[in-house]
Amino acid sequence: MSDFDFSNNSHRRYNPLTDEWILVSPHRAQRPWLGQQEPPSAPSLPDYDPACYLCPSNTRATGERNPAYDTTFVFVNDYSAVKTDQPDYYPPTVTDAADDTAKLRARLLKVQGARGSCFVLCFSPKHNLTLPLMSPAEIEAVVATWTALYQQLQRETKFRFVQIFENKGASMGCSNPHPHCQAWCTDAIPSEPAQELISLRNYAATNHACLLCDYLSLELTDPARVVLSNSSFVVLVPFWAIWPFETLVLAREHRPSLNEFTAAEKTDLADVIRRLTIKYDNLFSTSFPYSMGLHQAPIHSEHDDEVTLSHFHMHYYPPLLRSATVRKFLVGYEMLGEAQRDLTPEQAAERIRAAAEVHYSVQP
Ligand code: H2U
Ligand code: ZN
Repeated sequence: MSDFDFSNNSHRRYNPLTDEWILVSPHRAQRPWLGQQEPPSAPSLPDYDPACYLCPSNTRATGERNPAYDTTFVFVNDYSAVKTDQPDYYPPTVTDAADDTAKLRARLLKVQGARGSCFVLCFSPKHNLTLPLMSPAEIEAVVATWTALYQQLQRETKFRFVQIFENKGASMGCSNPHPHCQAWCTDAIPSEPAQELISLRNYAATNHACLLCDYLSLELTDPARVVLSNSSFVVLVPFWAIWPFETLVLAREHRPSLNEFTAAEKTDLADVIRRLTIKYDNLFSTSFPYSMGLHQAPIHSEHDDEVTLSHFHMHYYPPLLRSATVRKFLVGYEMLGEAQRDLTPEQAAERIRAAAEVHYSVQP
């Protein structure tokens, strides 16, 4: 047997953040493929759409009118997934005398009440101005709005966590092309960031170090998976990526949240968001769909270590695989066995790295 070849032999990679494995089948990426067949899709939306519920001065579905805003605009989601006002939920008390059904119910049908508040954040008044088409200053305004919202929720609520995320593109279930993200603030830490906190805590207990600080320093010894960077952030395809062109944006310094960033670091965050999303659009000459989100410290901690353990990062999960329309589905083996990929993270990083940093729609 010849030596094991990571770019040709099947293997499983471990994700230390989620404590899950992923199957990598690199030999399958060599299957015949006829290549990209779609012409570049030119952005064709108007900068104002009278029918859009997010455009300035327009009326939303509930009848409320948006202000004539000229920068970012935040409003409470009219169809919030969680609300502040609802009755408390008290789980039934189960005594030794309770019948078997009541005992099984308590053991197997667990419930927590869920309170919180949800916000929609428009990136700009322009209906067609996606992040990769925005100026650095305009993206900085988005970062400033995220920071202000994080701080406001910390000040004004007792909720524990705020999940900021963007669903971009109809293929990601985004209901409106007007560039926006959402922030859902909840009284519980949701499962993904909660698992990350557990992993960070376990790693720190065993290794007396931050998992993400260590991972970043390791990745910087060999740039195979690094896509781009500046003095405050590194963007890479994680060793354990599931989605073909998934990336992780890592703060170089151990910063728990947006709160701890210097002004220069916020400028640098806007810079990597801009450069990464331009590269993404250029990859298949299309407005690249994805779900992205910020993972940072809880706004209110239940355990003292939750803030110090947290290391600000962003995940980008794009669905596209081979072209503007050929996407990956997490189905079959992935639903029933475990996640699987063909293209290696190293090959994906090379592709994103090679994509231009000038948007295809403005290239000569
Ligand atoms: P997407 O990011 O998935 O497209 O969702 C947009 C959000 O906008 C969605 O959560 C909200 C929906 O509840 N919305 C309003 O708050 N007001 C409206 O008038 C329409 C949509
Ligand atoms: Zn609009």
